Amino acid sequence: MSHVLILGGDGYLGWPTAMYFSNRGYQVTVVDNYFRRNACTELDTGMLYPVPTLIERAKIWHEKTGHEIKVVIGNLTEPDVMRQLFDGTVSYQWAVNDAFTGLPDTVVHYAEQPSAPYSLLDYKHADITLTNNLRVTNNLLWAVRDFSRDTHIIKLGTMGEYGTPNIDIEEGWLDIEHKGRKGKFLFPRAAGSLYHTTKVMDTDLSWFAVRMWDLKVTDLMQGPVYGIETEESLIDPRLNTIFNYDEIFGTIVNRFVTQSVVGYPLTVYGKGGQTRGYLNIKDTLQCVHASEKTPADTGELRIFNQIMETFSVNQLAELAQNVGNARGHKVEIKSIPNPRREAEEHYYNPTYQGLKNIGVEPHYLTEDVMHGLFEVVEKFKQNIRKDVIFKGVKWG
Ligand code: USQ
Repeated sequence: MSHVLILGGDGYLGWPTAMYFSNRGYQVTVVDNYFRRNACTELDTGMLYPVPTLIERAKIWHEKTGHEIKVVIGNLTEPDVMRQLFDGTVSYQWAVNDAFTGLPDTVVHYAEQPSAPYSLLDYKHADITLTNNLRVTNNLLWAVRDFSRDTHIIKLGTMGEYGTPNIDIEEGWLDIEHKGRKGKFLFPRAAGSLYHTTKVMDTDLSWFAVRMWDLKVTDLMQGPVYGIETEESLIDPRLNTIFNYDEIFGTIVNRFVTQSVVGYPLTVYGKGGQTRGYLNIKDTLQCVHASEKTPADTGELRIFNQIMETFSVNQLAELAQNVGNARGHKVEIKSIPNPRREAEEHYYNPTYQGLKNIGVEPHYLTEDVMHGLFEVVEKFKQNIRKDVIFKGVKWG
């Protein structure tokens, strides 16, 4: 059985990924320090529904399916916590069988502070973002270098590394001809937040490790993800992933659905022409799995753009409004002054073929899919707090 180690296994994507691999016969270990939950408590972000601890979720998963997900609670910015996952001295906070699983064939690295607004709250949160994200990546690269160079690292990057350039966005690399000579370079990056900047730096660290130590790295440049349900979460509602709709941790589609349900005018920032590539949470799982099945080569930094389709903010607002109104909500759209510094009208033409070439079959954000999302959120309407939806964290 192949062993997948998931760093950041308690987060919005980490927990569904753990169940997905476990359900398909992989040995799975998850590691987390509850960063996201603690940040939600600190910032009083509200939550659509309470989520059991990682240990409780692993127990529920085992009861329901008979599969084991081993749990390590630890802070991966500490080098020893990372290294113990590879040198056999790790102790599991929960496992059916306490014996060391052995070296991972694949590490999926989600263990980062994932919010752009969080990274620009103030100096303290900027520093936490930089320190956390870069240290975890550096610790991981060194642990793999020292103990397990055959391990394939799948690292989550972001489409936001590229920014919104006035040229087509390629999948990670760009062939350049300059003064008659040709070379291949990482696509020029222009991150729009400090969070996104740490992702650029992660890519550079990975590229260095690939060049210097022949590691195998896949970097998935992901767009904003939406959705709750996955095949595995349907087994028991207590297995649902953490769902945020607040300004700091909520992503736009999840926010717009929640706002529609609770009668809060949809918060279109500025002109609403901001265009991004989006994907269903189910496709995040598919993409990571497809990458695991066809790993990067030794000494390769392989980059995929992990999006399935593009929308502007205005298009998403209209979609949420149409579906919300059809379900009896009275959905209003309201443009508000943009708290972020970003282009509100721009060219956007990314390439995103690589993941489809290795077998990913996209789910699209149709009206039907939107209805499904509304259906889940409506069940928890009484938990939605209007006061956390918009606080106006200024970026400039
Ligand atoms: N937006 C609004 N109104 C809102 C919320 C967002 O107009 O109420 C706009 C934003 O200004 C932005 C776009 O919607 O132009 C997307 O915002 P978002 O909050 O959904 O996503 P973002 O902050 O870019 O970050 C999210 C994830 C991050 C991931 C990134 C992918 O939190 O982890 O890396 O999406 S990407 O956007 O492609 O860089």
